Amino acid sequence: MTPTSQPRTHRHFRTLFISDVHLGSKAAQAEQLLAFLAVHDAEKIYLVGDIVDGWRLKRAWHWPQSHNDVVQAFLRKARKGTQIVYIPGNHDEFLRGFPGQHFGGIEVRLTDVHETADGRKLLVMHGDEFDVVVRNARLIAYLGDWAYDAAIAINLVFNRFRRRFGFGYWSFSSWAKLKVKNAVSFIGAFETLLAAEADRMGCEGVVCGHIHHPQIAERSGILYVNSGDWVESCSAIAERNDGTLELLTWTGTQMPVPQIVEKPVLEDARALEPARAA
Ligand SMILES: [Mn+2]
Repeated sequence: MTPTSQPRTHRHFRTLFISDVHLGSKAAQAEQLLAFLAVHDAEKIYLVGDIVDGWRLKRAWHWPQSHNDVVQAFLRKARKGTQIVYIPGNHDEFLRGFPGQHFGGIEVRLTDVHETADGRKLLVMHGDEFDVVVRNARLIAYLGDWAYDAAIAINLVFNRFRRRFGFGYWSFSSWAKLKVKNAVSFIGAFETLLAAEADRMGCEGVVCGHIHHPQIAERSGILYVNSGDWVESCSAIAERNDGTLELLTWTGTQMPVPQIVEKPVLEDARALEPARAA
């Protein structure tokens, strides 16, 4: 492998969305994120959940220097004037008990509405609330709104119960990976539900994480954006000064490749089925 050692120029954005870093787990690509943060800045950074993996840390303490460095990198950016909003996910839901609190200049909010430079409202949330809804999407679609609300409530109770008995959070993403054949249609269901939630909240789009599947697409006229993760895809979403969105993937050996520049992907979700070998 010959790394293309291009000079790394600094990129400055209006907003950056980063999620699913899973600090505290061995899978976290902390060094890659550090390299990314060293050459990316923004006026505002959204941490869209599962930044710290509290579940892993509870079982076995894994906190190398690089994980500390990531936290320090965010705190340093906050000190230098970047507005940082932390939207907790299911793996860092201990932070959900502190809405409105500030930690070293980083503000915790359960969800938020971000307004782009071109005046669009984007609902920002992690997305785990929809796990059970996705699992039962067809039934819920049939039963209607009350079932949808009930399913979200059941999901919260279900996972509280699992936790009490020492089980991990029931994770949509890991479950979906076990069912690779059906994963794409479930990812499709997740996207559709998140877009519907944005619509319900009077927003033009949604930015979420949770399923570790970076994406900028359109679902039923609503912008669906997923910031991906720093476990496998090393991806982030950037908003440029004119309000357009860009999916950044960090390869570690070159400048990030802007993959999709807000080109809504309208093809059938099934067409995205990953060609998985072995
Ligand atoms: Mn999650």
